Amino acid sequence: SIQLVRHEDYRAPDYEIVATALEFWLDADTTEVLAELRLRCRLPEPPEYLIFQGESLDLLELRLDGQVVGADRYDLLDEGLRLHHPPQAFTLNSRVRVHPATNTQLSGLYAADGVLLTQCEAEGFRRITYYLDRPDCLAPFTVTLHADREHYPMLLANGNLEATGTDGQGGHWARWHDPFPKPSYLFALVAGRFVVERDHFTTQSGRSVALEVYVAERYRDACQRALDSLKRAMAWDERVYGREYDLERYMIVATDSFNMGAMENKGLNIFNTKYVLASPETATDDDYLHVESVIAHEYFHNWTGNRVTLRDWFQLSLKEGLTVFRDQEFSADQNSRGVQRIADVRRLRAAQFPEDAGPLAHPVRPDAYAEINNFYTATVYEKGAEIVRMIHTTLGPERFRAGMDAYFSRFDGQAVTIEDFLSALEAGSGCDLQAFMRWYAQAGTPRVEAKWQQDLETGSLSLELSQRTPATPGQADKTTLPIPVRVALLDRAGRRQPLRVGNDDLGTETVLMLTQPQQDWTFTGLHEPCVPSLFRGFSAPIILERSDAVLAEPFLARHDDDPFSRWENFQALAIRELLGYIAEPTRALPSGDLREAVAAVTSQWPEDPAFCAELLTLPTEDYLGEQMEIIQVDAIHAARESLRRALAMVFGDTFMAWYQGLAGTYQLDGLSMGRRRLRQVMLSYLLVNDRLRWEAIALARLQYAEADNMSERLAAYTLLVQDIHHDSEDLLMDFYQTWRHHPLVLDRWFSTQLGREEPATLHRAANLLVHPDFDWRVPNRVRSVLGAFAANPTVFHAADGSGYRFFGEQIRHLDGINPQTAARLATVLSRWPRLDAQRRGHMQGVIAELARKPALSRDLAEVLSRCQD
Ligand code: B3K
Ligand code: ZN
Repeated sequence: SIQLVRHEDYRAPDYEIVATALEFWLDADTTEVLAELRLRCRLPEPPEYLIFQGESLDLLELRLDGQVVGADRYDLLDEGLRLHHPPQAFTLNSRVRVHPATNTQLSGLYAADGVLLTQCEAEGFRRITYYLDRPDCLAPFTVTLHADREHYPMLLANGNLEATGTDGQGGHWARWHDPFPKPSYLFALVAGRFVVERDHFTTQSGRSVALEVYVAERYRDACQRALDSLKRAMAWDERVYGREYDLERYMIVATDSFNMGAMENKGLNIFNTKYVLASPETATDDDYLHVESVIAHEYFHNWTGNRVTLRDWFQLSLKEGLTVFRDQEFSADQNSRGVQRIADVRRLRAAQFPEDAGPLAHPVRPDAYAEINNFYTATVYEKGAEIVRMIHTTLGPERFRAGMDAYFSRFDGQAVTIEDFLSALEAGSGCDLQAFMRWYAQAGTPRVEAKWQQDLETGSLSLELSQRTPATPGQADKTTLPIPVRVALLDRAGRRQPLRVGNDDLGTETVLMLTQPQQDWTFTGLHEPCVPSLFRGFSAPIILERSDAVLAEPFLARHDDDPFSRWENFQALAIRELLGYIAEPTRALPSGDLREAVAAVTSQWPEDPAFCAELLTLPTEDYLGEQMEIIQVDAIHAARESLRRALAMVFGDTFMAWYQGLAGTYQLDGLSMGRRRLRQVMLSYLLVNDRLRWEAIALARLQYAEADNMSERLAAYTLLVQDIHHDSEDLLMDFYQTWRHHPLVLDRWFSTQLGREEPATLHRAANLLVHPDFDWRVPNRVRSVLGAFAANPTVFHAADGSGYRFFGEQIRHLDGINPQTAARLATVLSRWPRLDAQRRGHMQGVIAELARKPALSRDLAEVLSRCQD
């Protein structure tokens, strides 16, 4: 069985590392690493032994205070090196060899595209040298890099560049020093040939910081967006949190071979090219938005994560949830707050709600893990961000800021816990936040039920809210949570009414705290009929069940003045419509309520096209599945397509007029992006309008051919290629020929065709895996095939199980190459409990089969075993 690390077993380290000096002789086949660690015991008496973590290291030499350590003084274990009778204070020198070129896991030091680079979070540093590889062990680092000058003209590490020189025979070296003590997971080095795009930023105290983006020559012209976003993020963190950058330079290096999005290594971020590069010809509007938010996210980690770091990995959400909250707020300030909130909630519901409702459910602060890389989840990130947001909502911006000031001043330079975070927020704000600890400890999405009643005679409206959280694996009993409910009361014309409770005047919008299983509030002075608008801005990550839904939703979908809430109720109408149709497929679509809501939107020219696009986009098939006890895969697909057709038929002329009228020259401001997005929604409807279809196909082909930007080109391309009644082989060929040398765009060529909802897609996927441009070692490419395949509802969920089996075979293969990415992709296998009996059996069969694989990685073994519980 799998060995678990438990939160309750945490013990502070016996030793501290006073200083770390590393020297590398870099080479793709064999790199030599010399480490000098100055250690000091934190206990009165040194312990019997001390374990330095190490993995896949060839040990060449070990010295203690300069003397060679005899073989009787240490053992090499699976997890590292055990040193017996360590002195109270000593210096340990180790010399090891590692092999970057064969490191396909992309954890530790690896080679990609002629570059040598590192990824250490969470536990990659132990694949570079023997170390106390844990986040609560902080040290200043001095790093000297030696390499061949021809192959590796640039040598980068964390901190400030101290000295450079030549080694003779074509070699050179560089020495970097990072004065800020840091845990090993924030270490990074990069060696290679790049072009550098430069800028600078003057901090609030007047220091000039050099900003540098390192990319391969072919990406030279695509760095502007990253640099702009970085400068805006730096200014925002000064303005909103008073946080200033602390080193002389801030470097960002882009690579095509990366397991995740990006990594916040101190002063030397390493990024997946997907989140750095953006040019109009290659990047979509969404790509531009993602670059902005990921650049900001990694920058914000400099304070939330780096300056104040984690005591242990159970606290992961302390940096991730908090930093996601910060990047969401940054993006909301840069773009449209309402549309940003809708996008954030969509993501939460698409990834986190299903996770929280299935076998992989875990608290935002998990209790145990086998492989920590498996816990970089939507729960830790997105639900973690929602908890911080609820605290922000509860305290209000000023008290929240005072709390954050206290957090930074108390804990700068320390490795801390979520309790520390809450206690600093309490000290700074003067409010009791202890109850929020339960949100970190309890898994599962709470359900809140709302009932209300108005008495027009007495002018009182009573609102009753109750909460319950369903059981999750290993957590049968649930406790009551503090749930902030942002409310307003709207009259028939949609005007907000004054809120009076007892003698308190609460303005026209307020936050009620639901802290009990059930609670009532009575509002007075309301002599006109009102409807409560609840959970405005999605003030808590819950599922709302309102007893008046049938009446309230159509009204709120048209009149709510909170954009999130309006969208939410609009979606609710569509869901009701679709579920009704699935139950009774002879029903006419669209029915009155939805039709009127859409008519209200389409009756006037869209002033806010991005928001309009959100309103007119139907809920995804996955989200519809979430609303059902047993997910009826085929019925959902059929119903959603029928509704799209029906809406397209009723509103076709408006949609065509909007499609034409929204055309404009390419610009990157929010309004232009919104117009493009809405235009794409229009086009997708027009393609399913029987009357306008041929015209729409011609328009889409024209848009593909003539667009001067990837946003419009890819939108048209995707609609045509995924239209199974349209022959788009010529487009596939054209797209491939045009973009075959641009990896990020070529990823789209792979993934788009796997979105075709027809049985032949299975065969297509198999062919793409042996395509000359497919590469198992590049996670973006692997995800563009396997991720896209698993996201195709009809093909992945084919009733005969063929989709699951095909997918399982590929995961098995990938596990031998890159376990972290294999385990991440495999999480879709957790969806079986909600499938019908036949599909469930097939999916469970694939899980069981995979679990029997010899030499299964710890990563995949953990995911599979949790899927089987
Ligand atoms: N902290 C990194 C994620 C590391 C994942 C390790 N498996 C990126 C981020 O959240 O900013
Ligand atoms: Zn992060």
